[in-house]
Amino acid sequence: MTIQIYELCGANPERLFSPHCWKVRMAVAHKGLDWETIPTPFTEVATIEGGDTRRIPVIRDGDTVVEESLEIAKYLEATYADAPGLFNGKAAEALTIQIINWSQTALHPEVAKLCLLDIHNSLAPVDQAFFRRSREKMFGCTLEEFSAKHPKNGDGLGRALVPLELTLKTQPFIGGDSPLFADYVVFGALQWLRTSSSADYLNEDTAVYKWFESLLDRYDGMGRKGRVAA
Ligand SMILES: N[C@@H](CCC(=O)N[C@@H](CS)C(=O)NCC(=O)O)C(=O)O
Repeated sequence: MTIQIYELCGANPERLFSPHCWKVRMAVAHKGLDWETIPTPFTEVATIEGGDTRRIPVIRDGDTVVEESLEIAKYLEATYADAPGLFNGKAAEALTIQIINWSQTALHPEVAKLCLLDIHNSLAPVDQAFFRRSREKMFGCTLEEFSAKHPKNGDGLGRALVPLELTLKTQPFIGGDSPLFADYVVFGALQWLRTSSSADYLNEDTAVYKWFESLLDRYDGMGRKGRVAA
């Protein structure tokens, strides 16, 4: 059975940039399952699977539809228990919530400062209008004002990554000797930046850089191929 993953896309349907969708894509590949992407622009999210959802990722696995990246990872872990583990137990599943919250409060804002306008520019016109309306309401200023306020030197992201850098100096993955879903959570945030911006912000001398590069190479270089032209 091929799992279908609804993933956010730009004007180019191969430009898949959502952090949460990348978490799920890596998790499905980690489990060694067959899967296909259904590229979904912002303005079509509300129409998928009968219009019951307002956010993606969503997966369909046979008759089962699951939404929300952590719920999807839990579903995959329970349903494909004999395949490599994404949590390897309830304790790591619980700790993953801390990683998700850290990633979304410390990393996501720094990524948004670096590439919000790039994301807008990569969308089809109808999605640009939706993105501008929703994000300008969220941030209380125009996309251009938001972008101008934040320098593009990556210093803020570097500071936010310090706890991860310290961890990866002592172990190869957040999950220990091999990656777990927690690794894909943080990978998703950095892949969001990598697929949205043509600039490279990670310092090559860091443990985070080496960890990210190793994840880009996994699953036949799936992550590496994720950076495509607008
Ligand atoms: N907690 C959710 C967050 C999902 C989410 O925020 N998805 C975004 C794409 S990255 C979305 O669907 N946005 C639609 C919109 O902004 O209208 C998860 O982890 O799956």
